[in-house]
Amino acid sequence: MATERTLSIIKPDGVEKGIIGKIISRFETNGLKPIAIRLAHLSRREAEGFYAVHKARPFFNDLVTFMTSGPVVLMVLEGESAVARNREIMGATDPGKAAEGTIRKDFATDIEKNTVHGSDSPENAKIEVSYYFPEVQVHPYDWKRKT
Ligand code: IDP
Ligand code: MG
Repeated sequence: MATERTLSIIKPDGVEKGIIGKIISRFETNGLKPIAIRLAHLSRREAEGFYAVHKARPFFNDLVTFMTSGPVVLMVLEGESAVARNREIMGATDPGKAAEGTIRKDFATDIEKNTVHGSDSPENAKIEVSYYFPEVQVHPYDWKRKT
């Protein structure tokens, strides 16, 4: 077990539904600390770059259109096994297949508008965190710091 960081995004459907607080609360109550948070309205170029691995998939264009349709919340979550833990809290990509009590089961609209993104491996988490956050914007909680 190791402390990890992972990238989380509350997608436009989650922001639209007014459940930013509920989603962040699920992370905090499950041991994941938001150590960077920023609201953004992604450009097509930014969303295409972020999802470049899916470029050949039939849903790519619709996914980019959706992800640029409104503001998103970009976050870095830190905690024990944060990458896998976040995926558990999120639930399966298709909300119809997501487990009870997961964010996608409780809030997602469909397989595209599925409310949250989470990095799928520690390697991709590093790439995705640095895609949106320079290190100076990431603030691990350090209660011993004096100033
Ligand atoms: P993940 O978000 O659970 O990691 P991925 O397979 O990486 O799922 O897909 C990225 C995103 O693309 C999904 O979260 C969803 O928004 C969208 N997506 C995935 N599969 C489909 C599909 O079959 N139809 C429409 N959109 C899809
Ligand atoms: Mg993925």
